Formats: sequence, C-alpha cells, structure tokens
Amino acid sequence: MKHLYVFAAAIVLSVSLSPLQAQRAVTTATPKPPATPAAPLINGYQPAWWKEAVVYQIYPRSFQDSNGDGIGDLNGITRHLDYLQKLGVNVIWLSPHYDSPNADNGYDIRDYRKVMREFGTMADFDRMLAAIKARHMRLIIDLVVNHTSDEHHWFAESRSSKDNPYRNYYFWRDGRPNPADPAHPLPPNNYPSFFSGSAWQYDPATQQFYLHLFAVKQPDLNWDNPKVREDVFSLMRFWLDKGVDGFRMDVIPLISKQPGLPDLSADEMKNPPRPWANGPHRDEYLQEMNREVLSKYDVMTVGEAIGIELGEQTRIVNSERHELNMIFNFDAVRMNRGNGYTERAWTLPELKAIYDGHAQVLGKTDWDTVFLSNHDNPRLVSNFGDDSTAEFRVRSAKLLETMLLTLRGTPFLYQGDELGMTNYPFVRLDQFDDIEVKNAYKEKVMTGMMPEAQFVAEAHRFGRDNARTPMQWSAAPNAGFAPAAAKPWLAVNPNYTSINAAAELADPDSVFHYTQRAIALRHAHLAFVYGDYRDLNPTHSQVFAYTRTLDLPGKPAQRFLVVLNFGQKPAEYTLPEGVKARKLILANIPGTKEAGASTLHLGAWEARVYAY
Ligand code: TEU
Ligand code: CA
Repeated sequence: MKHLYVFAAAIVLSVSLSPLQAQRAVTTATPKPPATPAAPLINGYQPAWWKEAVVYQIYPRSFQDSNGDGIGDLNGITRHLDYLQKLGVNVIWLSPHYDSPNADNGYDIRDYRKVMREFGTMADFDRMLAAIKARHMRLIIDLVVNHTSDEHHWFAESRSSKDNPYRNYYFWRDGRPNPADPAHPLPPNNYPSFFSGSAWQYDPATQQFYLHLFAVKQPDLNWDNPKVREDVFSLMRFWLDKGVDGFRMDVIPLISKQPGLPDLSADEMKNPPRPWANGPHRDEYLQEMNREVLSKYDVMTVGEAIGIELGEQTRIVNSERHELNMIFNFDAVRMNRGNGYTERAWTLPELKAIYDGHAQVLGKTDWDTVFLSNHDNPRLVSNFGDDSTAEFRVRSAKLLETMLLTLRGTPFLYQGDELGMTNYPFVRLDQFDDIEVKNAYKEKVMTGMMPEAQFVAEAHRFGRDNARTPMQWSAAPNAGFAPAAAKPWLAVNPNYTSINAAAELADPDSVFHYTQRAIALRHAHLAFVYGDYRDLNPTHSQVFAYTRTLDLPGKPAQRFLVVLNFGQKPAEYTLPEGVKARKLILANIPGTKEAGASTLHLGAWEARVYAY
C-alpha cells in the first residue's frame, strides 16, 4: 500500500516541473495515508518504509556551492540528486537549513520558517524537495528545538524585561552571591556547557543569568512552558505540510530539565548528559508531540539521544509508547573516546558487545539505527578504519560500509564516507572553524592547562571539522565543491586530487561502487532489515562474523553470513557448525571466493557477504 502511495506521488511529479507545478505538488504531499489494515508482520516486526530505508546525511554548508560564495547551498544539493539516486540511498537527512547567524553552523536557529540566506530561498527548498520526491526519495530535516539562537525573536523579547510574555520561554535565574566580588554574582548552578565554561550567561539588562547547555548564542528553551511546546509543534506542522517526511531531532532528550535545576553531584559531573537527558517530563513531552503532530503524518523520526543508555532507549523507541521511531545511541560512535578529544583504546569484542546488546534489549516493537559517523565525529575511515595507505583506506572503508549496511537497524551514512574521505591534516589552530574547538582552546590552552601541540593533535584526531570539509567531487580546483575563483568556507582536504567522486565513478572497484552494491544488497533482501541477527563469535578479537536470517512461511529462507576482518593482519576463521559459506555475493577483495569452505582465509581488512 505504501509503495503504491509513493508510486502515485511519482506519477504526479514529472522530472521537469515548472516551479509552480513543483510548488503545488510539494504542498499537497505526505498526509497520513487513510487508515489501512495493518500490513502483516514480518518476522514479528511491523513493516515501515523508514525501517527499510538507507539514509544519507547532507551537511549543506559543505556539499556543493552553486553560486561561488564558498558556501554549499540548496541548489547545490538539487544538482547532485542523480548522484545520490545512483548511490541508492532513499532518504536524505538535511542538517539545519534555517535562518541562522551560524554560531554553530545552523544549530542556532533565528527563524524556523525561513531558509538560511547563504543556502538559498524557500523557492530553492521547494524545488529541491520536489526533485527529491520525483526520484522516489524522501527528505527528513533537522529539528533543533532544545535551544534557539539568541537572535531568535522569542529570545530578543525574553531578555528585554523580566515581565515580558516571552520571559518564561527560556531559563532565567538570579546568580549566587559572590563574596569575593559582590558586583559579579556567580552562576545559579554548576552546570558546564558542552562548549566549555559555565552553562550560564549573565545578562546585564535584567541582571539575571540564562541557561545555555551549548554556546552562549544557543539559549535553552523552557519546554515546561506549554506555549513553547505549542510554538514548536506549529513550526513542525509548517514543514510537514510542505511535504517533508520527518525529523532528525537534535539533543532531544535534553528538552526536559531537572526540576529546580540543582547542582550536579560530583558523580554526575563526570557525565552531565546523563542526568540532563533524563528529566522527568521527557517522555511526556515526546508523547504530546506525537499526539499533536507526528501521528497525523506518515513520517520518520530519529532522536539524537545524547546521554541515553540502552535501557532508556527502549522506552523512547517502543512503538507502543508513541514517542519516536528510533534514536541515535552514542555507544558505538564514541567507544574510542575518553573525555574531550582523548583517545581510548577499543577492542572488537567491545564493539560486538554493543551491537549484540542492542539486539538483545530492543524487541519487536522497537527499532534501532546504525551509524558510525556524522557531522560531529571524525571521518568514518579515519576513525574506525585505516587511512594509513591508499590500499588499506579503500579496503577498510568498504569493510565499514559492509558492516553498516548489514547490521540490524536503519543505516545512516554521512556524506563523503561513500568515497572514503578522510580526516583533514590539521596542524594549526587557525585551520579550525568549529566553536567547540575554539572554546576548548580558550579553556585549555590559554589557561596553560594543555600544551598547544597536544591540543591541536587531539582536535585533529577527533574534531568535528574533520567531517565538515567540503565534498570532494572532482580533481578540479576546490575539488569541484565551489567554482575555482571561490574560497571555500573551510579548506578542502588536499587529498581531493586522488579521492573524489569523479574518479570513483570512473572506477568500478571504488569505495563508491562498492557502497552502491552494498546498498543494493540491503534493498534486495528483507533479511537485512527484519531478519534475525546472530553474532557467531563474540570474543574473537579480529573477526566480526554474524548472520542475518529470515524464514518466512511459504518463501525460501534468506540466510546471509557477513565476515569482517578488522585489521591489517590476515586471519584464518573457522565457521561454527551449521554455517557454511555457500555462495559469495559481496566482497571487497576480488577473486577470494572460498565458496563451500568451512575455514576462511581473510586478507587485511577483508569483508565478505555469503549466502549460506
Ligand atoms: O550535537 C550534540 C552532541 O551530542 C555532540 O555530539 C556535540 O557535537 C559535541 O560533541 C558536544 O561536545 C548536536 C548537533 O549534532 C551538533 O552539531 C550541535 O553543535 C549540538 O547538538 C548543538 O545543537
Ligand atoms: Ca553558495
């Protein structure tokens, strides 16, 4: 039924639409389809398009600059939709595209109903959305509503006086007395900001502090005020009525704060997101949002769930509770990090234990995501693979894509990872743009806590700008991201002359073409979506081997075996009883079939998928 629905929408939209036609088509898209008898369960799961999707995240600032100002834009995205369609992804998640002063690259929103000037106009957005739908793809947008920009008119009103009707849209508190300097009160509590320093900013106009868990220019909204919730629900409807297919929700568990905002205990101080993510009204507000807005549309929702552990995850994503479809849990993506940007040694059994744990805890009414990169983390291949040589880079990038696309949960790929793009060779502070890095520098290096060289090395390893350098489209100047005469807002990685989309499209063995095959494989077999997952050997320190199986009544059984050799060292891997590598269907090293074998000989970073 849902497929029919998509198909009907596609007939309405022909590929060459006049702008007016396009607009009309968009504004009528995505009402919730009339109540139809629920589709039969598949292996106990309620089927849904968002469970079967492969999502691709676009960071618009860095995707394609179409007008030469050095900043990626919406027309740039529209230009590359054929590329994405060719890759095979079918949902796009767009990082914030709203009007913003860009203290945090759009995660500080000034006007939720306007497109960021640098990214284009609403007409550009409508054209992009129509072109996405014309290709049978869908669009989810970023919903950033834990905070706004301090330039949002709600905040301008709020800070103007203590009795302004918008005062209570944010958290305003008196400071604590400062015996050492009575003229300068201390912050109301000990909350640290994610972006260094206190989470409180003193505002001289009304002599109170406001709360900002992120930058000073990102004041936190007070969700305990029903007016705030109403206003947020209304802006959500605005975009849904335009035809967007859902939301990725920024730091969504932080919307419910701890009553009275008490100091964090010494223990909580070690992991502030945890208490912040578990305010008493979190689920109630999400349920209200679901009731008032989400349930009325056929949408996909994914919450960025900082601070949420597996136990709480099952609560938020349990479909019977009517909150969100799925969340990003940080277990895997942050497994190799200590505090800040410090490295933590990780082992393969630890990674397996994370995925195995999810498989055990999340039931048939829950749904999961799979991702290991985004705009806040290093490049996939540099972070979890091996970018030390060209050969290992390509091999390990393919291995990681194999894993992401065959594990259980909806996979989220980040732009450029399909090319095996790498971290940027940062050597100096002034090469960074990110507010997180700049603020941390002030707090750590300028106070003498950390030598500059160490700081730069750590930010090079884990800084967010690694993932934000421009897309490498070709070997042309500026990597084809922007016209030759333009100056990209963030430097292009110098390796673009060899790592770029044009080169990879011309090479059948490229990471791009491999990823395309892996995506096609996932789309072709529901076993990768709804099938059972079994880790064949949780303690093996180098090989990750698992099966995905789906036995549907009256249909031939779908049985797949995935074998991944994590590392440069070759491995000999003996399959357990009952699992035979029958037929090789995907491999990142050509010519190593070993079909029918019970012991496999794996080369460096080798990945294989068999039918068994
Ligand atoms: O990220 C919040 C978050 O959880 C972190 O990953 C964040 O990037 C950083 O590590 C905190 O130290 C979301 C967005 O994805 C991020 O880009 C924004 O900067 C942030 O929220 C604020 O909106
Ligand atoms: Ca531009």
